[in-house]
Amino acid sequence: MNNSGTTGTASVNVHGNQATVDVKVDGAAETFKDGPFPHAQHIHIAAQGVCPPPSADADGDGIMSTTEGHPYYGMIGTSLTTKGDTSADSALAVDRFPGGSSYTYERTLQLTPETAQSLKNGTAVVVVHGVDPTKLPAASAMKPSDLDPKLPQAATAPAACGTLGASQMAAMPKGGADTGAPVSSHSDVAAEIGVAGAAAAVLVGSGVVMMRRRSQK
Ligand SMILES: [Cu+2]
Repeated sequence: MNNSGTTGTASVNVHGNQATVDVKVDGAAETFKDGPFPHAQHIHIAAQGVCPPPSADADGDGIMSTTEGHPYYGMIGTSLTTKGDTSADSALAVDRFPGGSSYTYERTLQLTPETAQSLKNGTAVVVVHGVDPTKLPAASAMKPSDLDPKLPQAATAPAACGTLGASQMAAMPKGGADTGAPVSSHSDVAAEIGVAGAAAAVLVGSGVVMMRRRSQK
């Protein structure tokens, strides 16, 4: 999204109230003030559980801000930091996020009941932030961020997004992958995520691809 060209994958393997989160990102903004471009990344929760369409740019400045996406992917449930606190308090802890144009992230962290609930009901969304300002309308890219006025909007705007859906890995213990499974069976799998299970997402950075994916359904 936001013309970022950023793509990736994310998976969450839940065991009890802990989860191992893996995120792989490519095509992200590379440098910021001579250092690696920090990419805030979060599990957003408790809204529609979808990535925002281009029309989510409510103020029409050519950039979908993080705030403009909240009605779709929800507020932050878990901050996917590299160390320390993982709550929403660490939303912009730029020195504790991965950075650069491509990276791999893995961390086992404590799940809050709220994030676990959204993983169960399919409303958990991984969002990776930070877009190369040269890919955005110039004036809008450098205006103060809606999250922190000390940062330019480009530094915090969403770059890639994917809804965490229950994966085949989660289905396997229930008797193997059965693509013809009735809806109720699928719900059983989803409901088990809070105890043990897995969820995965493909992170999509381009609005065009996102719309193609939608029309396939
Ligand atoms: Cu976020």
